[in-house]
Amino acid sequence: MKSTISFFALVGAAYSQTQYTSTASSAVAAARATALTLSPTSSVAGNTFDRFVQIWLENTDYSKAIANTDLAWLASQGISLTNYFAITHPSQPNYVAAAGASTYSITDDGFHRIGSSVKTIVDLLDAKGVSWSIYQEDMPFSGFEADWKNSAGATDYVRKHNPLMSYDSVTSDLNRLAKCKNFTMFNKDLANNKLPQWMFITPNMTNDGHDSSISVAGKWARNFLTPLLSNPNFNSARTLVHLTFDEGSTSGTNQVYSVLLGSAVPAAKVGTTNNTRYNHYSLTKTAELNWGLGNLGQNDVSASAFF
Ligand SMILES: *[C@@H]1O[C@H](CO)[C@@H](O)[C@H](O)[C@H]1NC(C)=O
Ligand SMILES: *[C@@H]1O[C@H](CO)[C@@H](O)[C@H](O)[C@H]1NC(C)=O
Ligand SMILES: *[C@H]1O[C@@H](CO)[C@H](O)[C@@H](O)[C@@H]1NC(C)=O
Repeated sequence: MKSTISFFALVGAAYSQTQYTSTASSAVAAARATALTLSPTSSVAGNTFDRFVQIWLENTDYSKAIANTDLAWLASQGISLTNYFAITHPSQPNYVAAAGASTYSITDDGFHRIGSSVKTIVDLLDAKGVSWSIYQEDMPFSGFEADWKNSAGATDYVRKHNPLMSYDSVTSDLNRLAKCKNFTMFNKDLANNKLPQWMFITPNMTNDGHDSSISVAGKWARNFLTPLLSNPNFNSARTLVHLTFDEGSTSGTNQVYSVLLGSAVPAAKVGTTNNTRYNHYSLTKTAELNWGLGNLGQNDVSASAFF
């Protein structure tokens, strides 16, 4: 009996790495009805902040983004990091790096699976009891592992813009898939005061500028963040928001817009700039130092933290 149970546990674990990849409408409807969704909370005190919110927009050079009225306004509400760089091109390895502090040799936007022994920031967060969730606009249900188009046929959610989905250490764990959620769940978690302490937010392919323009992305970011910054369920914990872009244009230096906002930014620093050299590896490093998480032994070790 014992061996039967462990056999099925093993099969279940292996199967779950790709169980939510079907885009057939019947499969999606079934999963929508049954997929586990979790909204964990916690209050592990950090050194500088108690909540870390990372939001990524798409494919714009620093000079172009900072010239956008809405993004310039957001920069004036916090600290503008004026020497911040993406890691590489194209999109996907940058997102992968945000969670794992390495690109794991991924050089394209295809379907990748990184072996289950590879750890990410969520292993470190889980070990310290720091709650986390990923919020991806228009993901059809929690834990969905493929790409998704809206009813008019336009792509709105893509796996390549999800920092955790390529890691088998996430996709083989149903409790982790259950924390990869959509904006319906973000709004629910916000309204119920159930937001986690660490989160990563990706707007859809229109709102992030990928299939639109910098003015659409800038407007989205300002409209999304303005009410949140005055919402106690979002900003009353010492909240640090980091808004940036996955990458610049392939012809540029890969310097990208990068702004720190939220109640964790000291009043004296609002409207200032900081010219320290940072990059996407600074994200794991900043969380690690803030909550005393240790490290992943990757590029996070030598990265500079924001504080
Ligand atoms: C978002 O995910 C939840 C949980 O899986 C699901 O019930 C809901 O239908 C999804 N919302 C949209 C707009 O797809
Ligand atoms: C992206 O989301 C917005 C609402 O935030 C919606 O109006 C738009 O149609 C969505 N884009 C796609 C391609 O689904
Ligand atoms: C950016 O500047 C460096 C060097 O002066 C400081 O050490 C950092 O604390 C500072 N970071 C922020 C977020 O202001």
